[in-house]
Amino acid sequence: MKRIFSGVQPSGRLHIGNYLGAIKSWIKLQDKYKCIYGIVDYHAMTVKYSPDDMQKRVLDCATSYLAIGLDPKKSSLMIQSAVKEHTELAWILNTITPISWLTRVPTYKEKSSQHPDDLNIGLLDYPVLMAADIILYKADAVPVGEDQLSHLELTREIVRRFNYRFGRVFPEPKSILSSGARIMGLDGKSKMSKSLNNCIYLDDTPDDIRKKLARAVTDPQRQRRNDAGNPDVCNIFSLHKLFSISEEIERVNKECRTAEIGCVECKKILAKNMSNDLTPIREKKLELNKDIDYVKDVLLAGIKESKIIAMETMEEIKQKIGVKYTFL
Ligand code: AQP
Repeated sequence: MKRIFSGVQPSGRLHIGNYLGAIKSWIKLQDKYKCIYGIVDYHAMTVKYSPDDMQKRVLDCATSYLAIGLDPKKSSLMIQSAVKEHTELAWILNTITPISWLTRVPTYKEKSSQHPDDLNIGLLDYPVLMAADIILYKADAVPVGEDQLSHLELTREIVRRFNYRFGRVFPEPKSILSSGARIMGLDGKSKMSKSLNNCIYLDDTPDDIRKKLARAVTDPQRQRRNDAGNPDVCNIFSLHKLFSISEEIERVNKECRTAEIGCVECKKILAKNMSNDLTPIREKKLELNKDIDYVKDVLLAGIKESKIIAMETMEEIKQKIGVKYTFL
């Protein structure tokens, strides 16, 4: 069976961007591929974080994976730092990756402007660790959101360079682009991000969702109730396209343009549809939280399975790069 690797960093509670941009597509892939889905905690260290919260965040992420529908009978759910080969391989890849490849990555430019006082090497090197995460398992494909495409292109470049220099070890992983495009935050300006406080989280209650949407930015030109709106520039309409049925999308599209419907009503419809979609996930999470030992067992099993593949790959790599010493 062909392999897939993907992951989310436990930098906060998962939101609808993580869900629609990535994890939703992971579920379908479980039947076609051997999937390894990581909680990539070392990535979450590239910005300031609280060590005391990490365990809670990792378990919350694992609980979300299961609540959304990842099936531990089909996929391995694992924690990156528990398989030390990820960082071991990242070091080796560092030695063949030109710095100029990393400085041009758009997310580096974005994150460095968000954290100008904490420009650490990890932030720059993030795509190399991501490449290691993927190729350690010789993944054939990676399901990604549109925002991660440049990272994956870099992984392919690193693979080509490694295979050229040391002999073929890795397949060039192809991207499987999830259907949900980039989900914008409720501020309507930036990508929805755990660290930006502009999210609808997967475990938000219907009341949370209603209140958050009530404050969310819409078409900036529409100042008064009777002004005609433009759904093409309205983030709320983009969300309708992801959560509402086609009749409602058409109705909102038409009635917004003629001012028959105001933003308040439009948001209420969206809140109802979003809550309908997210409530089963929230309820499943509550149920799993009552049996957290089960979640821990799933992770332990996934780590064990991943470790076997990771160790095999590292043996092969060490041979190729000349550090498999016969006298040891
Ligand atoms: N807004 C988004 N729209 C579409 N897809 C998204 N993803 C994240 N945000 C959106 C997809 O989720 C996967 C996991 O992302 P991640 O958590 O590892 O990294 P991220 O993209 O940096 O996520 P955040 O929420 O923005 O985290 P912080 O704030 O910590 O940086 C990826 O496949 C991504 O495409």
